[in-house]
Amino acid sequence: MERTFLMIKPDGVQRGLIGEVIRRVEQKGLKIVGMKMLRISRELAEKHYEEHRGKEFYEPLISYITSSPVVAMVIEGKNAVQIVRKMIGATNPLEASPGTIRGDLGVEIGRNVVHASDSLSSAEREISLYFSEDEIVEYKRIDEEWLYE
Ligand code: 3AN
Repeated sequence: MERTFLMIKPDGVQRGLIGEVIRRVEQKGLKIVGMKMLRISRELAEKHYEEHRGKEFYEPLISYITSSPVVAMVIEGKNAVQIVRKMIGATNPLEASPGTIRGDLGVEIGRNVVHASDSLSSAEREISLYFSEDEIVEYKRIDEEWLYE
């Protein structure tokens, strides 16, 4: 089954939205197979956002993401990468559709509540940045036979 990485960013944690984000993931029928709260170090932030190094928003992004704890999750399900990207909505909350996490809960791009992997290869990279193998759990949920044909 496909896995993706989802993170509630510092603004989401500070605004008390951990439960709201998790509720949406669970109600969709996706399975949380890894979860932890951490304060991201500068080193980890630089690795995570290496593709943005040099851009004008890079430094503000690094200081924002390291400013307060985040909640990191590994999410499992059929087409999990695409589904979670659709659920979080466009990067800029201004363009994110109502019904999406960013569309419903955010106002501007630099405080967009959540992050999720945008492809299978970034999912693999990001999961391994934040989680070791033994922090990911395999289990069956009782609703699985009703979620999948
Ligand atoms: P996404 O998180 O939707 O994959 P990316 O990877 O393009 O978006 O951007 C990573 C993060 O960088 C965004 N979540 C946002 O916080 C920040 N960011 C991206 N573009 C901008 C921008 N033009 N201005 C300010 N912050 C930005």
